[in-house]
Amino acid sequence: MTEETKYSLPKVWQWDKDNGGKWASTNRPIAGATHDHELPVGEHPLQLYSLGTPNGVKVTAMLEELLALGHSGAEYDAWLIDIGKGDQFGSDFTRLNPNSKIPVLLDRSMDPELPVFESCAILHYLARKFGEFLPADEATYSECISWLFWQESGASFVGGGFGHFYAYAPYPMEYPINRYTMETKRQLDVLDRLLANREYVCGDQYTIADIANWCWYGQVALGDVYDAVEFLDASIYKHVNRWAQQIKERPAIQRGRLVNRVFGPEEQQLRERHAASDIDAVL
Ligand SMILES: N[C@@H](CCC(=O)N[C@@H](CS)C(=O)NCC(=O)O)C(=O)O
Repeated sequence: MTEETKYSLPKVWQWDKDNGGKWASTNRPIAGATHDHELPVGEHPLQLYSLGTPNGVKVTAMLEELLALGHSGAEYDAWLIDIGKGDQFGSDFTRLNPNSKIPVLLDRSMDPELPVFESCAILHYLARKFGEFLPADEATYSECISWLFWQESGASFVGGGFGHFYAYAPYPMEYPINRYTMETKRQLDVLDRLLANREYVCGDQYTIADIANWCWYGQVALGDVYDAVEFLDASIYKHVNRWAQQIKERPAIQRGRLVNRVFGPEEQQLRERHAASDIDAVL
Protein backbone atom coordinates (compact mmCIF):
# COMPACT_ATOMS: atom_id res chain seq x y z
CA MET A 1 0.00 0.00 0.00
CA THR A 2 1.38 3.43 -0.88
CA GLU A 3 1.01 6.29 1.58
CA GLU A 4 -1.72 8.10 -0.34
CA THR A 5 -4.16 5.14 -0.32
CA LYS A 6 -4.37 5.37 3.50
CA TYR A 7 -6.31 8.62 3.28
CA SER A 8 -10.05 8.56 3.90
CA LEU A 9 -12.18 11.70 3.53
CA PRO A 10 -13.11 13.38 6.81
CA LYS A 11 -16.59 14.95 7.11
CA VAL A 12 -15.08 18.44 7.28
CA TRP A 13 -11.62 19.15 5.93
CA GLN A 14 -9.11 20.24 8.59
CA TRP A 15 -5.97 22.25 7.97
CA ASP A 16 -2.88 20.09 8.58
CA LYS A 17 -0.17 22.67 9.28
CA ASP A 18 2.57 20.06 9.30
CA ASN A 19 1.82 18.14 6.11
CA GLY A 20 5.50 17.96 5.31
CA GLY A 21 5.27 19.64 1.89
CA LYS A 22 7.81 22.27 0.92
CA TRP A 23 5.29 25.09 1.38
CA ALA A 24 3.56 23.68 4.49
CA SER A 25 4.90 26.42 6.73
CA THR A 26 3.68 29.30 4.52
CA ASN A 27 0.45 28.14 2.82
CA ARG A 28 -2.76 28.75 4.76
CA PRO A 29 -6.49 28.39 4.03
CA ILE A 30 -7.10 31.99 5.12
CA ALA A 31 -6.30 35.37 3.57
CA GLY A 32 -4.99 38.56 5.14
CA ALA A 33 -1.80 39.88 6.69
CA THR A 34 0.05 38.00 9.41
CA HIS A 35 2.36 40.83 10.48
CA ASP A 36 3.06 44.53 10.09
CA HIS A 37 5.66 45.25 7.46
CA GLU A 38 6.51 48.41 5.57
CA LEU A 39 7.71 47.81 2.01
CA PRO A 40 10.83 49.67 0.85
CA VAL A 41 10.45 52.25 -1.93
CA GLY A 42 13.19 53.21 -4.38
CA GLU A 43 13.67 56.18 -6.70
CA HIS A 44 12.18 54.84 -9.94
CA PRO A 45 8.61 55.34 -11.20
CA LEU A 46 7.93 51.59 -11.02
CA GLN A 47 8.36 49.54 -7.86
CA LEU A 48 8.25 45.78 -8.23
CA TYR A 49 7.81 43.41 -5.28
CA SER A 50 8.60 39.96 -6.57
CA LEU A 51 10.70 36.81 -6.78
CA GLY A 52 12.44 35.19 -9.78
CA THR A 53 9.85 32.46 -10.36
CA PRO A 54 8.15 32.11 -13.79
CA ASN A 55 5.39 34.52 -12.68
CA GLY A 56 7.94 37.01 -11.43
CA VAL A 57 10.14 36.74 -14.53
CA LYS A 58 7.18 37.64 -16.76
CA VAL A 59 7.32 41.16 -15.35
CA THR A 60 11.09 41.66 -15.19
CA ALA A 61 11.43 40.33 -18.76
CA MET A 62 8.75 42.78 -19.92
CA LEU A 63 10.40 45.71 -18.11
CA GLU A 64 13.77 44.83 -19.63
CA GLU A 65 12.16 44.58 -23.09
CA LEU A 66 10.67 48.07 -22.61
CA LEU A 67 13.98 49.49 -21.41
CA ALA A 68 15.71 47.90 -24.42
CA LEU A 69 13.31 49.87 -26.64
CA GLY A 70 14.36 53.09 -24.88
CA HIS A 71 11.35 53.61 -22.56
CA SER A 72 13.04 55.34 -19.63
CA GLY A 73 9.66 55.44 -17.82
CA ALA A 74 10.01 51.67 -17.41
CA GLU A 75 12.95 52.09 -15.01
CA TYR A 76 12.23 50.05 -11.92
CA ASP A 77 13.33 48.99 -8.49
CA ALA A 78 12.82 45.25 -7.95
CA TRP A 79 12.56 44.25 -4.30
CA LEU A 80 12.76 40.67 -3.13
CA ILE A 81 9.71 39.08 -1.56
CA ASP A 82 10.83 35.85 0.08
CA ILE A 83 7.70 33.71 -0.07
CA GLY A 84 9.42 30.93 1.90
CA LYS A 85 9.68 33.34 4.82
CA GLY A 86 6.09 34.64 4.47
CA ASP A 87 6.96 38.15 3.18
CA GLN A 88 3.82 37.98 1.01
CA PHE A 89 1.72 38.16 4.18
CA GLY A 90 3.21 41.46 5.36
CA SER A 91 0.69 44.30 5.87
CA ASP A 92 1.96 46.57 3.05
CA PHE A 93 2.21 43.72 0.56
CA THR A 94 -1.27 42.44 1.38
CA ARG A 95 -2.64 45.98 0.99
CA LEU A 96 -1.20 46.10 -2.56
CA ASN A 97 -2.29 42.55 -3.36
CA PRO A 98 -5.04 41.08 -1.13
CA ASN A 99 -4.22 37.71 -2.73
CA SER A 100 -0.72 37.72 -1.13
CA LYS A 101 1.18 36.39 -4.16
CA ILE A 102 4.09 37.81 -6.10
CA PRO A 103 4.45 39.71 -8.41
CA VAL A 104 3.06 43.14 -7.51
CA LEU A 105 3.84 46.32 -9.41
CA LEU A 106 3.35 49.78 -7.90
CA ASP A 107 3.20 52.55 -10.50
CA ARG A 108 4.28 55.70 -8.65
CA SER A 109 4.02 57.84 -11.79
CA MET A 110 0.24 57.69 -11.38
CA ASP A 111 -1.68 59.95 -9.02
CA PRO A 112 -2.70 58.29 -6.80
CA GLU A 113 -0.07 55.53 -6.97
CA LEU A 114 -1.47 52.50 -8.71
CA PRO A 115 -0.88 48.91 -7.58
CA VAL A 116 -1.30 46.12 -10.15
CA PHE A 117 -1.25 42.43 -9.25
CA GLU A 118 -1.55 39.16 -11.25
CA SER A 119 1.43 38.72 -13.58
CA CYS A 120 -0.57 38.75 -16.82
CA ALA A 121 -2.56 41.81 -15.69
CA ILE A 122 0.79 43.54 -15.09
CA LEU A 123 1.98 42.55 -18.58
CA HIS A 124 -1.22 43.93 -20.08
CA TYR A 125 -0.96 47.14 -18.00
CA LEU A 126 2.63 47.78 -19.09
CA ALA A 127 1.89 46.92 -22.72
CA ARG A 128 -0.92 49.49 -22.77
CA LYS A 129 1.01 52.09 -20.80
CA PHE A 130 3.98 52.03 -23.18
CA GLY A 131 2.16 51.01 -26.37
CA GLU A 132 4.38 47.97 -27.00
CA PHE A 133 4.07 44.19 -27.42
CA LEU A 134 0.33 44.25 -28.14
CA PRO A 135 -1.05 43.79 -31.66
CA ALA A 136 -2.68 46.92 -33.08
CA ASP A 137 -5.47 45.28 -35.06
CA GLU A 138 -8.52 44.10 -33.13
CA ALA A 139 -8.50 40.48 -34.32
CA THR A 140 -4.85 39.82 -33.41
CA TYR A 141 -5.21 41.80 -30.17
CA SER A 142 -8.12 39.58 -29.20
CA GLU A 143 -6.12 36.47 -30.09
CA CYS A 144 -3.22 37.74 -27.99
CA ILE A 145 -5.50 38.22 -24.97
CA SER A 146 -6.89 34.70 -25.44
CA TRP A 147 -3.39 33.18 -25.32
CA LEU A 148 -2.52 35.40 -22.36
CA PHE A 149 -5.53 34.14 -20.39
CA TRP A 150 -4.83 30.60 -21.60
CA GLN A 151 -1.41 30.77 -20.06
CA GLU A 152 -2.70 32.25 -16.82
CA SER A 153 -5.26 29.50 -16.35
CA GLY A 154 -2.77 26.83 -17.43
CA ALA A 155 -0.24 27.85 -14.77
CA SER A 156 -2.40 26.35 -12.07
CA PHE A 157 -1.95 22.97 -13.78
CA VAL A 158 1.68 23.34 -14.78
CA GLY A 159 3.05 25.08 -11.69
CA GLY A 160 0.39 24.51 -9.07
CA GLY A 161 -0.23 20.93 -10.15
CA PHE A 162 2.56 19.27 -12.13
CA GLY A 163 5.36 21.27 -10.56
CA HIS A 164 3.99 20.91 -7.08
CA PHE A 165 3.57 17.14 -7.16
CA TYR A 166 6.70 16.47 -9.27
CA ALA A 167 9.09 18.75 -7.39
CA TYR A 168 7.70 19.75 -3.99
CA ALA A 169 5.36 17.09 -2.57
CA PRO A 170 6.81 15.20 0.42
CA TYR A 171 6.75 11.88 -1.52
CA PRO A 172 5.79 10.81 -5.10
CA MET A 173 2.02 10.28 -5.54
CA GLU A 174 0.96 8.49 -8.68
CA TYR A 175 -2.61 9.78 -9.08
CA PRO A 176 -1.96 13.55 -8.96
CA ILE A 177 1.28 13.20 -10.93
CA ASN A 178 -0.58 11.32 -13.66
CA ARG A 179 -3.38 13.86 -13.75
CA TYR A 180 -1.20 16.94 -13.86
CA THR A 181 1.46 15.47 -16.16
CA MET A 182 -1.22 14.51 -18.68
CA GLU A 183 -2.66 18.02 -18.69
CA THR A 184 0.76 19.68 -18.82
CA LYS A 185 1.70 17.56 -21.84
CA ARG A 186 -1.63 18.29 -23.50
CA GLN A 187 -1.03 22.02 -23.07
CA LEU A 188 2.52 21.71 -24.45
CA ASP A 189 1.01 19.92 -27.45
CA VAL A 190 -1.55 22.71 -27.93
CA LEU A 191 1.29 25.21 -28.08
CA ASP A 192 3.42 22.96 -30.28
CA ARG A 193 0.67 22.68 -32.89
CA LEU A 194 0.14 26.45 -32.81
CA LEU A 195 3.83 27.21 -33.24
CA ALA A 196 4.19 24.75 -36.14
CA ASN A 197 2.75 27.39 -38.44
CA ARG A 198 3.84 30.68 -36.90
CA GLU A 199 6.97 32.22 -35.50
CA TYR A 200 5.36 33.61 -32.35
CA VAL A 201 2.20 32.84 -30.37
CA CYS A 202 0.08 35.41 -32.22
CA GLY A 203 1.78 35.26 -35.62
CA ASP A 204 4.84 37.15 -36.75
CA GLN A 205 4.85 39.71 -33.91
CA TYR A 206 6.46 39.08 -30.51
CA THR A 207 3.87 40.02 -27.87
CA ILE A 208 3.08 39.74 -24.17
CA ALA A 209 1.49 36.37 -25.00
CA ASP A 210 5.00 35.11 -25.86
CA ILE A 211 6.49 36.54 -22.67
CA ALA A 212 3.81 34.96 -20.47
CA ASN A 213 3.86 31.59 -22.21
CA TRP A 214 7.64 31.42 -22.47
CA CYS A 215 8.07 31.91 -18.74
CA TRP A 216 6.11 28.70 -18.08
CA TYR A 217 5.96 26.37 -21.09
CA GLY A 218 9.18 27.67 -22.66
CA GLN A 219 11.22 27.30 -19.50
CA VAL A 220 9.66 23.92 -18.67
CA ALA A 221 10.46 22.64 -22.19
CA LEU A 222 14.05 23.85 -21.92
CA GLY A 223 14.48 22.30 -18.47
CA ASP A 224 15.03 25.68 -16.80
CA VAL A 225 12.01 25.13 -14.56
CA TYR A 226 11.53 21.80 -12.68
CA ASP A 227 14.32 19.98 -14.56
CA ALA A 228 11.67 17.69 -16.09
CA VAL A 229 12.64 17.52 -19.78
CA GLU A 230 13.16 13.76 -19.70
CA PHE A 231 10.12 13.00 -17.52
CA LEU A 232 7.85 15.05 -19.81
CA ASP A 233 9.63 13.81 -22.95
CA ALA A 234 9.72 17.51 -23.81
CA SER A 235 12.04 17.14 -26.82
CA ILE A 236 9.05 15.87 -28.85
CA TYR A 237 7.60 19.40 -28.77
CA LYS A 238 9.89 20.56 -31.55
CA HIS A 239 8.13 23.81 -32.35
CA VAL A 240 7.90 24.78 -28.68
CA ASN A 241 11.61 24.06 -28.35
CA ARG A 242 12.47 26.18 -31.41
CA TRP A 243 10.36 29.09 -30.14
CA ALA A 244 11.59 28.74 -26.54
CA GLN A 245 15.25 28.78 -27.60
CA GLN A 246 14.66 31.76 -29.90
CA ILE A 247 13.06 33.78 -27.09
CA LYS A 248 15.66 32.72 -24.52
CA GLU A 249 18.30 34.32 -26.73
CA ARG A 250 16.69 37.76 -26.48
CA PRO A 251 18.97 39.99 -24.36
CA ALA A 252 16.00 41.37 -22.38
CA ILE A 253 14.88 37.86 -21.45
CA GLN A 254 18.37 36.99 -20.31
CA ARG A 255 18.42 40.10 -18.15
CA GLY A 256 14.91 39.67 -16.76
CA ARG A 257 15.58 36.06 -15.73
CA LEU A 258 18.26 37.17 -13.31
CA VAL A 259 16.21 39.66 -11.32
CA ASN A 260 15.05 38.63 -7.82
CA ARG A 261 16.71 35.27 -8.43
CA VAL A 262 17.76 33.56 -5.21
CA PHE A 263 18.32 30.04 -6.55
CA GLY A 264 20.65 28.40 -9.06
CA PRO A 265 24.37 29.21 -9.31
CA GLU A 266 25.30 31.88 -6.77
CA GLU A 267 27.06 34.04 -9.35
CA GLN A 268 23.74 34.29 -11.26
CA GLN A 269 21.67 35.41 -8.30
CA LEU A 270 20.45 38.98 -7.98
CA ARG A 271 18.29 39.66 -4.92
CA GLU A 272 17.35 43.22 -5.89
CA ARG A 273 17.65 45.37 -9.00
CA HIS A 274 17.82 49.16 -8.87
CA ALA A 275 19.88 49.97 -11.97
CA ALA A 276 20.88 48.33 -15.25
CA SER A 277 24.39 47.95 -13.86
CA ASP A 278 23.08 45.56 -11.16
CA ILE A 279 22.19 43.09 -13.91
CA ASP A 280 25.35 43.79 -15.94
CA ALA A 281 27.35 42.68 -12.90
CA VAL A 282 25.87 39.14 -12.91
CA LEU A 283 25.36 38.61 -16.67
N1 LIG B 1 -1.87 34.02 -10.88
C1 LIG B 1 -0.85 34.66 -10.11
C2 LIG B 1 -0.05 33.59 -9.40
C3 LIG B 1 1.05 34.16 -8.56
C4 LIG B 1 1.71 33.10 -7.71
O1 LIG B 1 1.25 31.94 -7.62
N2 LIG B 1 2.81 33.49 -7.07
C5 LIG B 1 3.50 32.55 -6.19
C6 LIG B 1 4.96 32.44 -6.59
S1 LIG B 1 5.14 32.03 -8.28
C7 LIG B 1 3.43 33.06 -4.76
O2 LIG B 1 3.53 34.23 -4.52
N3 LIG B 1 3.25 32.14 -3.81
C8 LIG B 1 3.19 32.47 -2.43
C9 LIG B 1 2.12 31.73 -1.70
O3 LIG B 1 1.42 30.90 -2.31
O4 LIG B 1 1.96 31.97 -0.50
C10 LIG B 1 0.06 35.49 -11.02
O5 LIG B 1 0.30 35.06 -12.14
O6 LIG B 1 0.50 36.56 -10.60
